[in-house]
Amino acid sequence: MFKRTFILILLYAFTCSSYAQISIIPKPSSMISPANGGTVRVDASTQISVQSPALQNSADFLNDYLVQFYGFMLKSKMSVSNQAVVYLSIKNEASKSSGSYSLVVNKNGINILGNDATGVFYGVQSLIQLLPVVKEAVLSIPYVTINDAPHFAYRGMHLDVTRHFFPVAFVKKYIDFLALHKMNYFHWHLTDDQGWRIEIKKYPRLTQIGGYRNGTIIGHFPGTGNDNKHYGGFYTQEQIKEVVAYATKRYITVVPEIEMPGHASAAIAAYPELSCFPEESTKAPEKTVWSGPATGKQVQQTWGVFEDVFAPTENTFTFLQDVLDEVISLFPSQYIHIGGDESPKHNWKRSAFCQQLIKEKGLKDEHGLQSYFVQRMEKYVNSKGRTIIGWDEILEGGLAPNAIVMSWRGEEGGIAAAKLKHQVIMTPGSHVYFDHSQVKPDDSLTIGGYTTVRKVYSYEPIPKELSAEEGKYVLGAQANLWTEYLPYTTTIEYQIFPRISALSEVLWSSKESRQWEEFEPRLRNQMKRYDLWKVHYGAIDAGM
Ligand code: TNX
Repeated sequence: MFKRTFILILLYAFTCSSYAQISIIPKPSSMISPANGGTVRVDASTQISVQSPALQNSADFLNDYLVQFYGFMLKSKMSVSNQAVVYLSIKNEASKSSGSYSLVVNKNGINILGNDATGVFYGVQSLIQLLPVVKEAVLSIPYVTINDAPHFAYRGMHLDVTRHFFPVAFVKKYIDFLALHKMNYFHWHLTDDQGWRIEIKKYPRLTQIGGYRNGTIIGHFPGTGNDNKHYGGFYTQEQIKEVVAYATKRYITVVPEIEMPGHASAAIAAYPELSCFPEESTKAPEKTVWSGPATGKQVQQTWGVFEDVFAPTENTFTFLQDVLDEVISLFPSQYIHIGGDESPKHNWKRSAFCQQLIKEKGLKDEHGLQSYFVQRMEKYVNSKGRTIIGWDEILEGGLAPNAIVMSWRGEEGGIAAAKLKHQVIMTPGSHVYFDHSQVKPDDSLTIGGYTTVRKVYSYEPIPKELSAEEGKYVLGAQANLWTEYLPYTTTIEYQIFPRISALSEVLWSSKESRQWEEFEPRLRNQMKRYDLWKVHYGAIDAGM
């Protein structure tokens, strides 16, 4: 017992000494800093050079960062130069994974060697965290040797731009937050009951009508009623391309989500014939605070789940395929998210057409019909060479053959899918819903829940219920940021920081290397960097 405690103290002392001033999040696989090491001085006269043009992205990112936070940039040198203090290069080794890199700071300067261009970019992110947390004209970079590689292949963050719309400039900023944490997937939730946010040329009413609702925030904020604003917005295809290009330069894949068959009110408001009951008014849920007249279909003004979903008609399938054609041409992502969550079966139950279809196709019930719906869409997406992701409800009634499951109602869906040999992305509400409050007592109006930064840090994406073999189907995890209660960019920042830092480490480092007591001081140091970035962030609540 004594021996174990002693070893633990020694280990802790060691990690403290090597991570005290140098504190990188997510934690590198290995980091050695000499006890009385020197520093490399970096200022406006320092030169940077890249081995090949493909690495210019990374040099540009570093320079943009330096300009923004320290007021100067490095001098670019086109070729290898012995004058260069910062040198970015690649040496590909088959035994190493994509994204792995080494960063060596010593008397020869600052050398980042990536296994590929992605690795070089991650090396730059680690270098950024060696910079001082306050603005200085000459930056002293401590000697260090880092060897690092990502643990999970999918390290994601989601953003809901439907409940509230956010401009391109903020979406880019959000992508930068991901990049700074070495995350590599941005899940863009583009359509829902409260707004359709992506321009589709073939169906202009989707954004003309579906892009706006009557009222900003109804009822949920104390003292607010319907302000009757024509509220919303959408991204043009040019803007979408701009965001995708921006993310690509940061080695981030943008996964678009087009919701079906539920969460479809905005699309149905634009094209009522997509509903089983085109003539009926869209009914608001019972609990709604809004009691205004609903004439015809409407883009929803409140939150929740709505009964008016896509009808499984040929007309709807043609529409969705046309939409996906345009989506696929805009997003190079291998993965296309087709939603699938929270689709009430009430309308399908009372529709003669749906009942007939269930009989004709020999389906068991409405869940079978949802499975039929998703499988048809999957076939189409697969025919374009892409793979679908769906929320875990797509398991009900039979999983589409090649689908990836995003497990949000706990881990059960993910466990079941992995056992069926389907790939899985974990996003359980219990640990990674960043719309929940992160402190107690709740200091802002959130959707509910209590998910502290410590709880996020405790998360392990591979559930213990899975065997080693089954665990391989877990690609990684993602935090979801639903924005019902987050109308402002400041509140979004507040909800993601500091939890994004904890999540990035959960996804980047191995389970064995994580210990809250060791992480917390690094996180406190990181908060000084948040100050430099001028982002809003929550407090550290060590509750579980
Ligand atoms: C459930 S998570 C939803 C969203 C809500 C969220 C609020 C999921 C697939 N669906 O529509 O915004 O809860 O936390």
